[in-house]
Amino acid sequence: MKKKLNIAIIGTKFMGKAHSNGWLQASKFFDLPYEPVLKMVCARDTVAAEEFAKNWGYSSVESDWRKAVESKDIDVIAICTPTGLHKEMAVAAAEAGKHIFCEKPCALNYAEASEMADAAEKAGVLHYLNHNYRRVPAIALAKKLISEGKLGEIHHWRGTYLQDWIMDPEFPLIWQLEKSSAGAGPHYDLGSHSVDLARYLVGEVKTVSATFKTFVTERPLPGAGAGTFSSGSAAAEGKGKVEIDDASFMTLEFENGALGSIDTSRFAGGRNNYNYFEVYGSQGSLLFDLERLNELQVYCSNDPEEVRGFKTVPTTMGVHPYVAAWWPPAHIIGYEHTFAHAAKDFVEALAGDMKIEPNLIDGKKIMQVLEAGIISNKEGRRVSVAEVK
Ligand code: SOE
Repeated sequence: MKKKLNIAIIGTKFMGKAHSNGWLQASKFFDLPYEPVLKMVCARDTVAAEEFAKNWGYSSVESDWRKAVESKDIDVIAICTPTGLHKEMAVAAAEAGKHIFCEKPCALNYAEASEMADAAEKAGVLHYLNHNYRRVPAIALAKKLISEGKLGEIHHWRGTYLQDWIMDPEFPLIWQLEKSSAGAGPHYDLGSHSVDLARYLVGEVKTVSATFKTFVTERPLPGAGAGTFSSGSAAAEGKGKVEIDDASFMTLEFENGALGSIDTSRFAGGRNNYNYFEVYGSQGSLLFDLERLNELQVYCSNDPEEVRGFKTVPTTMGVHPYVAAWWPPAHIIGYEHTFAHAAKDFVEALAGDMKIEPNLIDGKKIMQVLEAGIISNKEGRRVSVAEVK
């Protein structure tokens, strides 16, 4: 019999579902050293939590997340709440000796992220920050090719992450648009993914220069049940000021001499979830588009001239990272698989007494880059990442 790994999840929305599905799928498709058990779900809305528990197979429901942290039965705390709650939950989990599986962006700022990383390291618990795209097979392949030197010296990173879901000025001021709960707009929500991938594939960022824009500066206050950060209950009247970015552009200088850019937006009409990047090196280049996540575009400058050019590599074969556990060749996989891959790697890291990446230390470094962007936008100057303390 395998040792059981009891999981408590905090939050039942989009990420609550994605995580729950990831744990279940991981244990069905991979031969894991421990058996993940969906044990407890915590949410203020207990009616929704009861339904969620029934649907996903959790055995208990709590309205207060502290019950999960205090429970002797729980091994892992999965944090799937608004960003502004991450720090308190992660620090409490670490202090109680629980392993941490935390949603991104890590925290509201670098100081909070540092506190989370320090608490987890001090407690010696396993900590993971769910930048799930690292676990798309095509992106894991990109990492392998770069690590093997196939691209030579890296010159450029271009990361773009665009969405369009708040273009209607009547779209309400939900928690993702409130500074107190989200910290920033797409610069954090989407830019954190792009900074994570840039660090993963290229290296540490040295300086940034950023410009932000808020296109709609006032929005209707959300009504009951709209997922507000503060109460989520009473219907509010009137409009509130938008204090976060709707779009951000950032240029990056990497420590290894590469040059990069990251642009994010929630105002890119027609782009629902356009996560795209390009990496250019002295011997080759890579392009990735999340909407075609089973492919990586690869260019090798050493290919014979008559066949040289970008090639579409289908990353759906057993030789590609994670793929052998799923379907026969070319039976494509999707977004939800990245969560199963993260759950698998988390359980294996725990059993092998290893670290997993990205973790809260990466989270702290990502927040440092993003916060340098905030300072740059505010002060109109290029900012050294090391300035953010
Ligand atoms: C925002 O719309 C969002 O859900 C992000 O929060 C996720 O991290 C991203 O993967 C998809 O878009």
